[in-house]
Amino acid sequence: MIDLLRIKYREFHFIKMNASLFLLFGFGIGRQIFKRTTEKVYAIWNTTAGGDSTPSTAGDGTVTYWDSEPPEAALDGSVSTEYTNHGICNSGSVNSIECGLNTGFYLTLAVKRFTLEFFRLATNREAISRDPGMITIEGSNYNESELTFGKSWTLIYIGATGLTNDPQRSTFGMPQPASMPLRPFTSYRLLVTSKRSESNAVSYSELQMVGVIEYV
Ligand SMILES: [Ca+2]
Repeated sequence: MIDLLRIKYREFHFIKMNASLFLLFGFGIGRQIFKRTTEKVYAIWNTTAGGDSTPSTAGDGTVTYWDSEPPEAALDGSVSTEYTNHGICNSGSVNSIECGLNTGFYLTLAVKRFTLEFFRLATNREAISRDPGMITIEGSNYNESELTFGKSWTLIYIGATGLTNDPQRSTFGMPQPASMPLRPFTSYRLLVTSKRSESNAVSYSELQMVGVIEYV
C-alpha cells in the first residue's frame, strides 16, 4: 500500500512537471527541444556580441576551457556534464569577478534552420560562484566559415540567464523568451557577460533551446 502511494506520488509530480513545461513552452504546436547530433561546437573567449570570435583551446591556462569540460558538454542533454571556461584567468588564478566573462561557444546546426523561442540554462555541478548571470545569444545565416566575423551575427537575446535565484546544482533555471521578432537561423552563438560572484571560471551544464525546427 505504501509502495502504491509512493508510485502515485511520483506520477503526480511527473504529470505536474510536464504540465508546467507545456504551459511554459506550449509543446504540441510545433515547438521542440533542439538536440545536438554531429555539430561541431566552437569554444570562444574575448568575444562580445557583434564582435569577432576568438578561439579558445583546451587546457588549464588563460584562454582555455577545461579539457574534460568542453563546450559540447553544454549541448549533450545532460546536467551532469558541464562547460567550464577560464577566459582571461587560469585554473590557479585568484578568484575574480572577471574570470570566464566574454567566453562562450557557437555552432552551425545540422537541421536546415531553427527558430529559437525559449531557452533554459542549467547550473554546474559544484561551483555556485561560476553561475552565468547575464548572457547574449546571437543567430546567423552566414556560412560556417564566416562565423568568426562579428558582422555575421544578429543579436536575438541580451539579458538574464534565469539563474538569479539559485535552482540548486545541476538544475535548470527559469525559461527565458527570445526577443521579438522571432527569426530562423542556421547558427547560434552564446556569450556570458556576467556571473554570480568571484571565481576562476564560468561554468554551466546545459543550454536547452526550444523552438521550431525546419529539417533539411
Ligand atoms: Ca551537459
